[in-house]
Amino acid sequence: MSRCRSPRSARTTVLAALAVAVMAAACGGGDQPTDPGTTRPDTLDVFTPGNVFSPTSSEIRVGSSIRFRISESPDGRGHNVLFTGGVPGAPANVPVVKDTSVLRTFTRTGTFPYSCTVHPGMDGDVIVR
Ligand SMILES: [Cu+2]
Repeated sequence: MSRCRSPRSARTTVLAALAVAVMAAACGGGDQPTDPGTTRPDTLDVFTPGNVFSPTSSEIRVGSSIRFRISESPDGRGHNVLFTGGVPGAPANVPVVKDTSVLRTFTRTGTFPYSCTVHPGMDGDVIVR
């Protein structure tokens, strides 16, 4: 009745464990998930601090969105967002609102200029790549 395993049996166990470790590394260790940050659409904010859009120009990837965070204008009338230039794929215009966030998603590439018609000269654009 021996309490110890034979040396041969111990060596076999170590080799088997090494084989399992090598196989696990070969099968699963090399598979890194793709970085979702490089492909995930995102959302950028455009603010209205006074009678300007800020930032005036936003660059996003196709499928991403702009969140127009429209505050009350200094004259109390609010702002709208009219996409100008007839660019194909422009999202729906935003009516005159204040103290509201409105999301618009861009599904086509291009440069989409927009204006607030309440305040002449209050312009911006979205560049979708
Ligand atoms: Cu305005």
